[in-house]
Amino acid sequence: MTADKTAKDIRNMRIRGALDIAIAAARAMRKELDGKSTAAVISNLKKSGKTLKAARPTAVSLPNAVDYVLYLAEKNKKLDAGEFTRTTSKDIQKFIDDQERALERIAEIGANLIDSNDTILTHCNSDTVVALFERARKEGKKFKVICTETRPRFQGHLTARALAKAKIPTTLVVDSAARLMMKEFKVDKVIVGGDTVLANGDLINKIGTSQIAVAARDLDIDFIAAVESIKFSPRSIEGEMAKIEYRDTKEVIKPGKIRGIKVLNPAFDITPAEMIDMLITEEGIIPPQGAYHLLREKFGWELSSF
Ligand code: RUB
Repeated sequence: MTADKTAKDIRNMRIRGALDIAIAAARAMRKELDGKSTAAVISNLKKSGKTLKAARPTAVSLPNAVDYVLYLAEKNKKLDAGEFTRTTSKDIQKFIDDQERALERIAEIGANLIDSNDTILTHCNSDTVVALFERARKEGKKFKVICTETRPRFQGHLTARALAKAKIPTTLVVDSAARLMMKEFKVDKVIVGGDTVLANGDLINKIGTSQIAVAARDLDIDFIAAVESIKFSPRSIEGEMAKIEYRDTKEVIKPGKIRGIKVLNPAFDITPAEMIDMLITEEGIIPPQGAYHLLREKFGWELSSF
């Protein structure tokens, strides 16, 4: 798939979820490695990278993946065209494999946190969280999941379908039922995915996540996020904060259905670090306050200049 087509699919959410969009961007750039000269390919990669980065603004995994591919290309720029293509292609494939391994590792670590008889609430659709639940189920743990439908695009249905397939007892509720369910069903843990983690440990995830975190704090329930390190924002160290995506209001209500009002459709929100009990990363469990150190460790290629 070309970078333009991939960017289009990310924009219209045919490809979605922070990890998937990062992998799709890297794959699309890998397909653009052929060219007359190394310089021509790098220039084309830069152009494609710009288009891909602009496809969705919030998940930092997307610009991180693009920038890493451009870093690899820069590293190999002295090679002649054929060698450049072979080496960079291998490098990008290794990056993709690392992302897939990171998800598996998080699933493995996260499954250890699930106890038999747990009731866990999740929000939206995170492949990472679904993999973690599937892993715990395979290990023989018997637990229940409550998932929110996740208005306006109902990504919670994807979660519910995947969990039903894995034979995990699952209850689907409307988003606004989250707190009541947490109380009535004595939820043990909330586990969500994430789109971006800032250097101060704040988590950006699907709209509604922060309200769930507030309810979890109120009810003394652990609030956990499962996030690969590709979702940490190196640029937040320099003060670049999160961009919250506002999507088409058609996703919320038919245009003109209620006259004389304004409609807004923010797609993500920010859960402050102090509301988060732990982050599960492929490097292990860290407190959100450990985000800065993880960034320093994993993003040396990006942060070497300061
Ligand atoms: C998806 C969402 C997910 C994260 C993590 O939002 O908020 O929780 O992206 O997902 P959208 P994953 O549907 O708007 O992309 O673990 O799959 O990376």
